[in-house]
Amino acid sequence: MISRRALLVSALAAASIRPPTACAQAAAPRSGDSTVPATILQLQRRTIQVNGKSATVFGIRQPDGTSGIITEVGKTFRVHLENNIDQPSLIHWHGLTPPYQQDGVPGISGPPIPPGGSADYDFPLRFGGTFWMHSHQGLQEQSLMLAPLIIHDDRDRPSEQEVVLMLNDFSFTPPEEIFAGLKKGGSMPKMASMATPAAAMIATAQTAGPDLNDVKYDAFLANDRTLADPEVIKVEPGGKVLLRVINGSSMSNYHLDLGQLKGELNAVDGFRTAPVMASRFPIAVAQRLDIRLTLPREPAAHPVLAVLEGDRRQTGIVLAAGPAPVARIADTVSTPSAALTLDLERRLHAAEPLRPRKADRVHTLNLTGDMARYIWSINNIAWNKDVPPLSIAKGERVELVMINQTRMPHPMHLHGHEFEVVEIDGKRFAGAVRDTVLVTPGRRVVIAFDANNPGLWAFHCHLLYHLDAGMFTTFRYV
Ligand SMILES: [Cu+2]
Repeated sequence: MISRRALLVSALAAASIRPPTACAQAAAPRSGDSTVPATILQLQRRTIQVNGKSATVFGIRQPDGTSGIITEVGKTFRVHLENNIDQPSLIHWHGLTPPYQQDGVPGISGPPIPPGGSADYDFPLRFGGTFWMHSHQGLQEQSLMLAPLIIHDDRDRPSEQEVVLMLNDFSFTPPEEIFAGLKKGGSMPKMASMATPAAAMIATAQTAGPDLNDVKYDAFLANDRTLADPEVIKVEPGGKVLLRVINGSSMSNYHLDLGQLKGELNAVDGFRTAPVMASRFPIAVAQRLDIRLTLPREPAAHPVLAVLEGDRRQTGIVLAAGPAPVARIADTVSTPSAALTLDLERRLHAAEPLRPRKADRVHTLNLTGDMARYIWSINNIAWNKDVPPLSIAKGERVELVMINQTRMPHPMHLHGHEFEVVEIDGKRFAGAVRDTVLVTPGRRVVIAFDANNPGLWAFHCHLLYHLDAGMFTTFRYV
């Protein structure tokens, strides 16, 4: 349990919103089903091998070793979270819509869990799909304090084999050192200063070409492994596979590459879309893709790869259908991939869109930054505790107009609410419902959501060092 005292000294206690009581569970609306035992999740340190070298990282595991959670829609999300590491931590249930006190953002949702402490979570699961969990404390997520969070629902087909693919970028350099290096500048490309008029900055952002991958990683992981020793998953020749891809990377966007296979994309960030058939799909940081595959009848090994955007490096797993040799796959491709675009986003349509409605409130959020000093911001304000929350009111349809004035892409994530992409570069459409949308350099993306989950909520870039450098803000309503 988080102590009462810890809560009273937290920033939240001073907020006008009702502060959480002694533990998250007590503050939550009860689902009424107290007979369901809590799933125990433990924050741990663990060791992995990366290209033959061992590395100590974090993990979120059940006592039986299961990473994260697999559950079902309609069930209660009842979790007892134990902090077994030597530093405070708090876990965010990415894409879920809990009461805000259980959202897991330190200082926003509540205080972190001290070492040796625990917290309890209890809220209904409104929808199913592919989600994930990660620390929102310090730079822990960079060291793999993350895990899948899969919620089965009526989309599941018993005949379909489920394969979860978690993508991560990895560095042997501690995240604190990486962040310090970014702030010192060094190799950072130059960027328009804050004094430059916005229109000029947007023009530069569109024409000068993007700045990509500002952290140089040592390796890219697929389910904790590199292509030197990839995970090989047995599947049936002619069988059906549901691939749940989670981009749990800190800073890296990818092109998911199915090679000779074609896949049917049918959900993004857990939410159903009208199907899109392709063999290559963009996936930005924090996003998820649900892709259905029908495998050929002949025995064969099918690599499922993720190629870093604007780069030659890749990672992946192998689906081994029947007795077929698994060839070694190089960890680089011959030519650098393109930067991610919004071409797929423009084609996506939610299977269950929001009810069409005029916006009651519109917030324009310029995505801004000073690359030379590594300060990232929203409307030129780098977040700090004194920045007031953006105001919205319960029941409103809210639209957020995001205009990327920088030369880097920013995957923007809204906590506690699913949103619909309703406009890209002036063209209105009923796009995907999701929780994280990429805004590429110079582009304008508008999202809409219903203010139906009162509280104090985070909204931020999910490139972790951009988030840590200030591209973060909050919303509050009662
Ligand atoms: Cu960003």
